[in-house]
Amino acid sequence: KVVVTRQLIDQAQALLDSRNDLDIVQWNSEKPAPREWLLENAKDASGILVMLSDKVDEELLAAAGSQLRTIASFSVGTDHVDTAALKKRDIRLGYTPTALTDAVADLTVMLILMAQRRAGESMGKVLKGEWPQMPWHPLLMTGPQIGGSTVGFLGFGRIAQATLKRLLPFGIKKVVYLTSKPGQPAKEDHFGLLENPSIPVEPAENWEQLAGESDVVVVGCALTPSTKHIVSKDFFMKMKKMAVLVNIARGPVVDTNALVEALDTEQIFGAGLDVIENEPNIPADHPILKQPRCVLLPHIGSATIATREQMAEESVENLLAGLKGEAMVNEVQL
Ligand code: 8YV
Repeated sequence: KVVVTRQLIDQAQALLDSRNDLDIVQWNSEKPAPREWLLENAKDASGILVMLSDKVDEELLAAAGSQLRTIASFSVGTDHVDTAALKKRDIRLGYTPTALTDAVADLTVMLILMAQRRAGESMGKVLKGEWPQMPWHPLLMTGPQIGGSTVGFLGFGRIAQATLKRLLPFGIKKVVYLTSKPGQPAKEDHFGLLENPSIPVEPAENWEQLAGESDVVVVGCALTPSTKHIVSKDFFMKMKKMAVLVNIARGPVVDTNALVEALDTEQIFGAGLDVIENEPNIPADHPILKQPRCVLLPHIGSATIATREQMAEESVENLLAGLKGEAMVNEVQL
């Protein structure tokens, strides 16, 4: 028996449906599967395909029972999964870390440019019919330029390095990055960019250095207890007044109240967010929505057709490989 908590796309669905030997229980609505549905249907499942909003915790594992062997997550992030609980029970975890790198890196560049060039604010004026009244001045709607910027990456994995690759032709000046091992070179050079870089690419000693040096801060790290709210009021106080913050990772890495205050007080120039704390439950009167210098997107980083198709296929392949005890496309080493 396998449980799938979402509708899938054609190829992936066909791959799953081709397995006549499986009892497939699938949530068949655009809305996320309710927790009660998942807990009820997990019973006796050997594998479960989950999304970010499905918590994989002790409660779910207990509800499933001892024959559960595989969790396949439709994501690169695994903060919704209690990995220690999986390890304890010898349950394998598949994920999709490579499928979405390009799509998310593309969107990161877009958010950097939108934040620097005030795209959200400018478009807001046009949509409100304010263009005819905008007084012309050489400094009208101006912002910082990407060329010559120092870019600071909080987290320097695949997506961050793919973003760097895209930023080099824009003429950025320098890169600093912070990983869980401050001051040490990145563990992996995903695209062969770090050996002989054309600009300085250096590990920062601490977040204070990264915040202080960067014209653009890109949040691309995993959400863990040590990265939660790492971008805090103190972080914003260290940032340059003309700097922008972009978050494509997880909302809680950035303290939203501190961000609102930093934008209100012009402590930073702007922000571009694909994620935010408590998403998707952002009420229409949330103060972040009143910030003209904040572009907020509804977590669409991986949302290209090709990427979502690949993520769906790899998730199903991981699920099936887990059931057969075979190698997954990508497996988290627990
Ligand atoms: C979501 C993501 O998975 O992969 C991740 O970690 O945050 C996204 O790609 C995607 O939106 C599907 O929920």
